[in-house]
Amino acid sequence: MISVAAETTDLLLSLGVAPERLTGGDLAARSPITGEVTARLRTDDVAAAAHAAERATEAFRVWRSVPAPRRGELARLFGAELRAHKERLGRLVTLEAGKVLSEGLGEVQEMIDICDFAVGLSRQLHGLTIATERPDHRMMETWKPLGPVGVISAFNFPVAVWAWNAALALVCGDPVIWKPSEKTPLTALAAQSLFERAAAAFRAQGGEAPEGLSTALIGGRALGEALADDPRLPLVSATGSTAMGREVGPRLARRFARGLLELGGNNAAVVRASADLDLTVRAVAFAAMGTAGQRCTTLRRLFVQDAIYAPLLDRLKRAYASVTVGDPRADGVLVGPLIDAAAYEAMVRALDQARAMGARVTGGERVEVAGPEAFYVRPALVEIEAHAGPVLTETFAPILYVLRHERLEDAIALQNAVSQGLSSAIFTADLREAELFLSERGSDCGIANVNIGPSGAEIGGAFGGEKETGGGREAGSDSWRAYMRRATNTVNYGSALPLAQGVRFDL
Ligand code: UN1
Repeated sequence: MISVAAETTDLLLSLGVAPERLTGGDLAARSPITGEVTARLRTDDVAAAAHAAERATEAFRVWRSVPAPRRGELARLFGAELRAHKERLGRLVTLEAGKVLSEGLGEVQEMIDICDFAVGLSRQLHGLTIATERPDHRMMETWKPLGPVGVISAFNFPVAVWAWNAALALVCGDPVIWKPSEKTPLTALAAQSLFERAAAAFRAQGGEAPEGLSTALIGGRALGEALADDPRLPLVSATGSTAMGREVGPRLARRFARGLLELGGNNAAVVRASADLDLTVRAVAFAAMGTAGQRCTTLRRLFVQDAIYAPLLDRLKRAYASVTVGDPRADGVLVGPLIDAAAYEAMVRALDQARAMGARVTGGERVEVAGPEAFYVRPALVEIEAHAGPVLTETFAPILYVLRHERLEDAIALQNAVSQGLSSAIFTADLREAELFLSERGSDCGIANVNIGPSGAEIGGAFGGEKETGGGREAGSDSWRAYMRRATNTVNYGSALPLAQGVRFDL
């Protein structure tokens, strides 16, 4: 195989990223596949963020008046660029984030899906007509573009989460300023480059796509703070850790801006005795080990009913032992590397804490694949009695804590007894159990599934969760409303002036 750095450069150039963008800078981009440096990027400073906000504000003045279905045409063209370059961008996701190839491609498919969704949405930014209490009046609700939107995204979905935000924001009439994770700046440059091609194609059709509709800013925390504090950005959408959300949320609140927060998860599944164990094992394996445990929706806690505890654990151990850990570019590999040394150290710490609590750990060892700068691990299965300690926190690594239960109510109570509330699942053939889990007395998460693991959601549904997950909803359903402002309009088409609530003010 050619070196990761050389292939990364080739892909970036073929996706239209300028070569001078990739050298001579202070930010070393690395591939987790080998740990090697793949580019040295110049970073953007806070003055660049202010400049981007200024340009986006100017772009907004034009873009807000472009009819929404025309804005949808830009989303369609962006989807076409992504379709044409799916293989390359997917491969770049693999090289930069370490996902196995099918997941790298899946990430780009998720971008294409949201573009398609946004095209349809561009003709469906529906408001309401509301019955008014006054004669000869009409009351309605209309949705208007909001303004430039800041997007802060994480390394684990380096381009799809931006695309969820960008595709919706753009059809809603809002320019986007994007700060990708410092760990994955290259896929961001590639996605931005494809967007610029789509904007050029839109202009070639005679469309008005102003400069500054989409900007990617490369850099660290100071840039995120600049976006959170910039009064020109009425909405900032931020995906990442709860710690990051605790910084961003109050900054937005201070200036009464909207936040769309998609933060940590500590996702659980409950397995009942009636569950189809073949299906359950496959679902648990993907949800807990896929993406090397680095999805915000990754399955981290498994509550197994007593009667099937031993057989299920046995099968899970076999599944864990069979999974191939290695170079994510290679056929047959299902688990690629952790993103960096810090991720590995966090995993080791969590497993040490679990062992100190008497847990039995299977797996979790480091695997030598590509030298000391690459952090590959065997996914860990942790049998633990107490729902405490590391079980209560999100460690962004493939660790699955397995606990016993007997009564469904007890499993639901434990599943809800964490500070996060993103995703959840039940495996059962019993309709009553499934419905209870989905009911108001069941899972308290933003996502609750039956006979499907907690990860790998489609874009058609609203994505996000409650409690410390931040409460934001992105992607499908009516998530678009976060990117628009609602106006209530009342029109009097008579010649009298009846006042609401029967108030009289006769001059
Ligand atoms: C994330 O990990 O931030 O549901 C997003 C899923 C993916 C998105 C995850 N569609 O697992």
